[in-house]
Amino acid sequence: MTQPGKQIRVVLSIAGYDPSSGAGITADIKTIAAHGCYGVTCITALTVQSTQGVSRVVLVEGRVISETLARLADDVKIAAVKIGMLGSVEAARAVVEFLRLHAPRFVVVDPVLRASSGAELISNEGLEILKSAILPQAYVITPNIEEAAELSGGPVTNTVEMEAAARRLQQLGARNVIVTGGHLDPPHDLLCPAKGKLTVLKGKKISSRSTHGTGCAFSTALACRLALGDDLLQAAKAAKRFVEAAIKSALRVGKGIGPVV
Ligand code: PXL
Repeated sequence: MTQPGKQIRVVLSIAGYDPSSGAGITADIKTIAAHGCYGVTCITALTVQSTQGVSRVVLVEGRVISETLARLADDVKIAAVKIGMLGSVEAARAVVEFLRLHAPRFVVVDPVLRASSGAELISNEGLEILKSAILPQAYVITPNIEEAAELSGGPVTNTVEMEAAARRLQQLGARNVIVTGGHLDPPHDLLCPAKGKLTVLKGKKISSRSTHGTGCAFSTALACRLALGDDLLQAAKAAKRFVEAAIKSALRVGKGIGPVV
Protein backbone atom coordinates (compact mmCIF):
# COMPACT_ATOMS: atom_id res chain seq x y z
CA MET A 1 0.00 0.00 0.00
CA THR A 2 1.16 3.51 -0.71
CA GLN A 3 0.95 6.23 1.93
CA PRO A 4 -1.86 8.79 1.59
CA GLY A 5 -0.75 11.90 -0.26
CA LYS A 6 2.75 10.54 -0.94
CA GLN A 7 4.27 11.32 -4.34
CA ILE A 8 4.28 8.26 -6.52
CA ARG A 9 5.90 7.73 -9.93
CA VAL A 10 3.37 7.01 -12.64
CA VAL A 11 4.35 4.44 -15.27
CA LEU A 12 2.25 4.09 -18.42
CA SER A 13 1.97 0.69 -20.10
CA ILE A 14 0.76 0.68 -23.71
CA ALA A 15 0.21 -2.99 -24.50
CA GLY A 16 -2.20 -5.78 -25.28
CA TYR A 17 -4.54 -7.54 -22.86
CA ASP A 18 -3.79 -11.15 -21.90
CA PRO A 19 -6.72 -12.44 -19.79
CA SER A 20 -4.44 -15.01 -18.10
CA SER A 21 -2.28 -12.10 -16.81
CA GLY A 22 0.99 -13.76 -17.77
CA ALA A 23 1.82 -11.04 -20.30
CA GLY A 24 0.38 -7.69 -21.34
CA ILE A 25 -1.40 -4.99 -19.40
CA THR A 26 -2.51 -6.92 -16.31
CA ALA A 27 0.94 -8.47 -15.90
CA ASP A 28 2.52 -5.03 -16.28
CA ILE A 29 0.29 -3.62 -13.54
CA LYS A 30 1.60 -6.31 -11.16
CA THR A 31 5.22 -5.44 -12.03
CA ILE A 32 4.58 -1.71 -11.66
CA ALA A 33 2.92 -2.24 -8.25
CA ALA A 34 5.83 -4.46 -7.14
CA HIS A 35 8.14 -1.49 -7.80
CA GLY A 36 6.05 0.89 -5.70
CA CYS A 37 4.97 2.87 -8.76
CA TYR A 38 1.44 3.60 -10.02
CA GLY A 39 0.38 2.02 -13.30
CA VAL A 40 -1.86 3.62 -15.90
CA THR A 41 -2.59 1.77 -19.11
CA CYS A 42 -3.70 1.95 -22.71
CA ILE A 43 -4.89 -1.31 -24.26
CA THR A 44 -4.01 -1.73 -27.94
CA ALA A 45 -5.68 -5.09 -28.48
CA LEU A 46 -7.51 -7.84 -26.65
CA THR A 47 -6.21 -11.36 -26.97
CA VAL A 48 -8.26 -14.47 -26.30
CA GLN A 49 -5.72 -16.61 -24.50
CA SER A 50 -4.92 -18.76 -21.49
CA THR A 51 -1.65 -20.19 -20.22
CA GLN A 52 -2.09 -22.63 -23.12
CA GLY A 53 -1.74 -20.02 -25.87
CA VAL A 54 -3.43 -17.31 -27.93
CA SER A 55 -6.49 -18.21 -30.02
CA ARG A 56 -7.63 -14.78 -31.21
CA VAL A 57 -6.60 -11.12 -31.35
CA VAL A 58 -9.20 -8.32 -31.36
CA LEU A 59 -7.80 -4.88 -32.20
CA VAL A 60 -8.79 -1.73 -30.35
CA GLU A 61 -9.79 1.21 -32.60
CA GLY A 62 -6.94 3.67 -33.21
CA ARG A 63 -9.12 6.60 -32.10
CA VAL A 64 -9.76 4.97 -28.71
CA ILE A 65 -6.00 4.56 -28.25
CA SER A 66 -5.27 8.20 -29.24
CA GLU A 67 -7.99 9.53 -26.95
CA THR A 68 -6.89 7.35 -24.03
CA LEU A 69 -3.28 8.49 -24.34
CA ALA A 70 -4.33 12.14 -24.68
CA ARG A 71 -6.60 11.97 -21.61
CA LEU A 72 -3.93 10.30 -19.49
CA ALA A 73 -1.18 12.70 -20.58
CA ASP A 74 -3.45 15.63 -19.81
CA ASP A 75 -4.17 14.32 -16.33
CA VAL A 76 -1.04 12.76 -14.83
CA LYS A 77 2.71 13.33 -14.96
CA ILE A 78 4.07 10.23 -16.65
CA ALA A 79 7.54 9.28 -15.39
CA ALA A 80 8.14 6.44 -17.87
CA VAL A 81 6.35 4.63 -20.66
CA LYS A 82 6.55 0.96 -21.57
CA ILE A 83 5.33 -0.02 -25.04
CA GLY A 84 4.59 -3.69 -25.71
CA MET A 85 2.17 -5.35 -28.14
CA LEU A 86 0.79 -2.86 -30.68
CA GLY A 87 -1.31 -5.17 -32.84
CA SER A 88 -2.23 -2.84 -35.68
CA VAL A 89 -0.93 -0.01 -37.82
CA GLU A 90 -3.63 2.26 -36.31
CA ALA A 91 -2.29 1.55 -32.81
CA ALA A 92 1.28 2.14 -33.97
CA ARG A 93 0.27 5.50 -35.55
CA ALA A 94 -1.58 6.58 -32.40
CA VAL A 95 1.51 5.80 -30.31
CA VAL A 96 3.80 7.71 -32.70
CA GLU A 97 1.56 10.79 -32.40
CA PHE A 98 1.53 10.53 -28.60
CA LEU A 99 5.33 10.22 -28.45
CA ARG A 100 5.81 13.18 -30.83
CA LEU A 101 3.43 15.38 -28.89
CA HIS A 102 4.57 14.58 -25.36
CA ALA A 103 8.19 13.47 -25.89
CA PRO A 104 8.39 11.46 -22.64
CA ARG A 105 12.00 11.03 -21.50
CA PHE A 106 11.95 7.34 -20.62
CA VAL A 107 10.30 5.27 -23.31
CA VAL A 108 11.01 1.53 -23.11
CA VAL A 109 9.97 -0.35 -26.24
CA ASP A 110 9.56 -4.11 -26.09
CA PRO A 111 9.12 -4.86 -29.81
CA VAL A 112 6.59 -7.66 -29.43
CA LEU A 113 6.16 -9.49 -32.73
CA ARG A 114 4.48 -12.78 -31.84
CA ALA A 115 3.43 -14.94 -28.90
CA SER A 116 5.47 -18.01 -27.94
CA SER A 117 2.52 -20.02 -29.25
CA GLY A 118 3.14 -18.43 -32.68
CA ALA A 119 0.25 -15.94 -32.93
CA GLU A 120 1.16 -12.72 -34.75
CA LEU A 121 0.87 -9.75 -32.37
CA ILE A 122 1.57 -7.00 -34.92
CA SER A 123 0.55 -6.52 -38.55
CA ASN A 124 3.18 -6.09 -41.30
CA GLU A 125 2.26 -2.43 -41.73
CA GLY A 126 2.37 -1.92 -37.97
CA LEU A 127 5.84 -3.46 -37.93
CA GLU A 128 7.03 -0.92 -40.51
CA ILE A 129 5.82 1.96 -38.30
CA LEU A 130 7.40 0.32 -35.24
CA LYS A 131 10.75 0.20 -37.05
CA SER A 132 10.66 3.57 -38.77
CA ALA A 133 8.91 5.79 -36.22
CA ILE A 134 8.70 4.14 -32.79
CA LEU A 135 12.17 2.61 -32.32
CA PRO A 136 13.83 6.00 -33.01
CA GLN A 137 11.72 7.64 -30.28
CA ALA A 138 12.60 5.05 -27.65
CA TYR A 139 15.10 5.63 -24.88
CA VAL A 140 15.80 1.90 -24.84
CA ILE A 141 14.50 -1.10 -26.76
CA THR A 142 14.42 -4.64 -25.36
CA PRO A 143 14.13 -7.23 -28.16
CA ASN A 144 14.59 -10.90 -27.31
CA ILE A 145 16.86 -12.90 -29.61
CA GLU A 146 14.08 -13.79 -32.07
CA GLU A 147 12.87 -10.19 -32.26
CA ALA A 148 16.44 -8.91 -32.62
CA ALA A 149 17.01 -11.39 -35.47
CA GLU A 150 13.81 -10.44 -37.27
CA LEU A 151 14.25 -6.67 -36.86
CA SER A 152 17.93 -6.67 -37.80
CA GLY A 153 17.73 -9.31 -40.53
CA GLY A 154 20.56 -11.49 -39.18
CA PRO A 155 20.95 -14.50 -36.90
CA VAL A 156 21.10 -13.96 -33.12
CA THR A 157 22.28 -17.02 -31.22
CA ASN A 158 25.15 -15.72 -29.05
CA THR A 159 26.55 -12.49 -27.56
CA VAL A 160 28.65 -11.69 -30.67
CA GLU A 161 25.55 -11.85 -32.87
CA MET A 162 23.58 -9.94 -30.22
CA GLU A 163 26.03 -7.07 -30.59
CA ALA A 164 25.89 -7.14 -34.40
CA ALA A 165 22.07 -7.07 -34.27
CA ALA A 166 22.05 -4.25 -31.70
CA ARG A 167 24.39 -2.19 -33.91
CA ARG A 168 22.11 -2.73 -36.93
CA LEU A 169 19.13 -1.63 -34.84
CA GLN A 170 21.08 1.48 -33.83
CA GLN A 171 21.68 2.18 -37.54
CA LEU A 172 17.88 1.99 -37.93
CA GLY A 173 17.65 4.79 -35.34
CA ALA A 174 17.41 2.98 -31.97
CA ARG A 175 19.46 4.55 -29.15
CA ASN A 176 20.12 2.14 -26.29
CA VAL A 177 19.49 -1.54 -26.99
CA ILE A 178 19.21 -4.48 -24.58
CA VAL A 179 18.98 -7.82 -26.35
CA THR A 180 17.49 -10.24 -23.84
CA GLY A 181 18.89 -13.74 -23.88
CA GLY A 182 16.36 -15.64 -21.78
CA HIS A 183 16.05 -18.23 -24.55
CA LEU A 184 19.81 -18.91 -24.50
CA ASP A 185 21.80 -21.04 -22.09
CA PRO A 186 23.38 -19.30 -20.24
CA PRO A 187 20.68 -16.60 -20.48
CA HIS A 188 22.95 -13.56 -20.73
CA ASP A 189 21.52 -10.23 -21.91
CA LEU A 190 23.57 -7.68 -23.82
CA LEU A 191 23.31 -3.97 -23.05
CA CYS A 192 24.50 -1.97 -26.03
CA PRO A 193 24.27 1.71 -25.07
CA ALA A 194 24.22 4.52 -27.63
CA LYS A 195 27.39 5.83 -25.91
CA GLY A 196 29.76 3.95 -23.63
CA LYS A 197 30.76 0.36 -23.30
CA LEU A 198 28.89 -2.85 -23.89
CA THR A 199 27.87 -4.84 -20.83
CA VAL A 200 26.95 -8.50 -20.69
CA LEU A 201 24.29 -8.95 -18.01
CA LYS A 202 24.99 -12.43 -16.82
CA GLY A 203 22.21 -14.85 -15.97
CA LYS A 204 21.90 -18.47 -14.85
CA LYS A 205 19.39 -20.84 -16.42
CA ILE A 206 16.42 -21.42 -14.11
CA SER A 207 14.40 -24.50 -14.92
CA SER A 208 10.71 -23.50 -14.72
CA ARG A 209 7.36 -23.86 -16.48
CA SER A 210 6.37 -20.38 -15.30
CA THR A 211 8.04 -18.16 -17.87
CA HIS A 212 5.09 -16.57 -19.70
CA GLY A 213 5.55 -12.82 -19.69
CA THR A 214 9.27 -12.60 -18.92
CA GLY A 215 9.71 -10.04 -21.73
CA CYS A 216 6.83 -7.91 -20.43
CA ALA A 217 8.14 -8.13 -16.86
CA PHE A 218 11.66 -7.15 -17.92
CA SER A 219 10.66 -4.14 -20.01
CA THR A 220 8.18 -2.90 -17.41
CA ALA A 221 10.63 -3.37 -14.52
CA LEU A 222 13.18 -1.41 -16.58
CA ALA A 223 10.68 1.43 -17.11
CA CYS A 224 9.94 1.50 -13.36
CA ARG A 225 13.62 1.61 -12.38
CA LEU A 226 14.25 4.45 -14.84
CA ALA A 227 11.18 6.26 -13.45
CA LEU A 228 12.64 5.83 -9.95
CA GLY A 229 15.94 7.43 -10.96
CA ASP A 230 18.30 4.58 -11.81
CA ASP A 231 20.74 5.03 -14.68
CA LEU A 232 20.40 2.61 -17.58
CA LEU A 233 22.95 0.07 -16.35
CA GLN A 234 21.54 0.01 -12.80
CA ALA A 235 18.01 -0.24 -14.20
CA ALA A 236 18.93 -3.10 -16.55
CA LYS A 237 20.65 -5.08 -13.77
CA ALA A 238 17.72 -4.52 -11.40
CA ALA A 239 15.17 -5.53 -14.06
CA LYS A 240 17.09 -8.74 -14.75
CA ARG A 241 17.22 -9.56 -11.04
CA PHE A 242 13.48 -8.83 -10.76
CA VAL A 243 12.67 -11.30 -13.56
CA GLU A 244 14.98 -13.98 -12.11
CA ALA A 245 13.36 -13.64 -8.69
CA ALA A 246 9.90 -13.71 -10.28
CA ILE A 247 10.68 -16.94 -12.17
CA LYS A 248 12.06 -18.53 -8.97
CA SER A 249 9.06 -17.59 -6.86
CA ALA A 250 6.33 -18.07 -9.50
CA LEU A 251 3.33 -20.10 -8.41
CA ARG A 252 1.85 -22.75 -10.70
CA VAL A 253 -1.19 -21.36 -12.50
CA GLY A 254 -2.99 -23.09 -15.37
CA LYS A 255 -2.23 -26.12 -17.51
CA GLY A 256 0.26 -24.41 -19.84
CA ILE A 257 3.17 -22.00 -19.48
CA GLY A 258 2.43 -20.25 -16.18
CA PRO A 259 2.76 -16.52 -15.45
CA VAL A 260 6.07 -15.23 -14.22
CA VAL A 261 4.74 -12.53 -11.88
O1 PXL B 1 4.94 -12.08 -24.53
C1 PXL B 1 4.49 -11.33 -25.59
C2 PXL B 1 3.10 -10.84 -25.37
C3 PXL B 1 2.91 -9.53 -25.12
N1 PXL B 1 1.68 -9.00 -24.93
C4 PXL B 1 0.59 -9.75 -24.98
C5 PXL B 1 0.70 -11.10 -25.23
C6 PXL B 1 1.99 -11.68 -25.42
C7 PXL B 1 2.14 -13.10 -25.64
O2 PXL B 1 1.22 -13.87 -25.64
O3 PXL B 1 -0.41 -11.84 -25.26
C8 PXL B 1 -0.75 -9.14 -24.75
